Amino acid sequence: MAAFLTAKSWLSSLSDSDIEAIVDVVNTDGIYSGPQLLSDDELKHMQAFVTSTICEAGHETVSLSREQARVSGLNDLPDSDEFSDFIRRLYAAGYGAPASDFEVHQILRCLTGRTAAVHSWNFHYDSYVITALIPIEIPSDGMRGDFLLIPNTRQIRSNYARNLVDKVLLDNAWTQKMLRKRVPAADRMKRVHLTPGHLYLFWGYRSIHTNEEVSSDSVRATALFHYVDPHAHSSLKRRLRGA
Ligand SMILES: O=C(O)CCC(=O)C(=O)O
Ligand SMILES: [Fe+2]
Repeated sequence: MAAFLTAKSWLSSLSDSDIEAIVDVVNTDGIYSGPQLLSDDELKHMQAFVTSTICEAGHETVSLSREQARVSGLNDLPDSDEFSDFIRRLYAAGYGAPASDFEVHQILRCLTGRTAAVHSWNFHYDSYVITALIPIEIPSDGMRGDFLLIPNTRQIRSNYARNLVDKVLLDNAWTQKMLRKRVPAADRMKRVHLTPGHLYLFWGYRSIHTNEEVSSDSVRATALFHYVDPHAHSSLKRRLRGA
């Protein structure tokens, strides 16, 4: 089982000025491309888990929740003090006052088969401020499923209704078509060729992002760790969700 020693030692080696430098990169470039966080063995182990998951799913796209990914040992990384302290420090350096809730919202996204295309090119904002992404499997040639990002296009909204307006303006056929053609933001859109096992960080809530597609016979798998919902306590959100 993975012990994530490489990750833990790098994360705990970071000084306050290292954290500030990372936040600076995320604020100015939109995405921080970090070092290799998973060892070769950990990566191979996770890739084997993805292969068997996809096999069970009939070679089609599948997303695993935190609970479903538990057997792989992946959760031990976000559950470690080193990783959660890192996220807390990042948030404090980026946004000042620490948010109340640092619960991880985790997903292991495995794209393949006919359904890979449907799950690609969907530009969106995340519901959570910080997104940490670790690619597990990325096609090395052909359609690689590059990550696309228009960095920091909005601030954290003071209320949930304003956040919904942003989402509606983005999640409609016309805007999606324009973004796919890269018409309004061509020069601001970043393309990142992801390297398996490395760490990537961006403000998912504040940045429009998506991934390009991969061909049906290849596999693109990413582990995503989302943190801090600015509207966690919104009564409108609760009402809309019927809670
Ligand atoms: O898999 C990726 O590259 C990004 C996925 C993403 O943005 C998300 O699940 O919110
Ligand atoms: Fe996202």
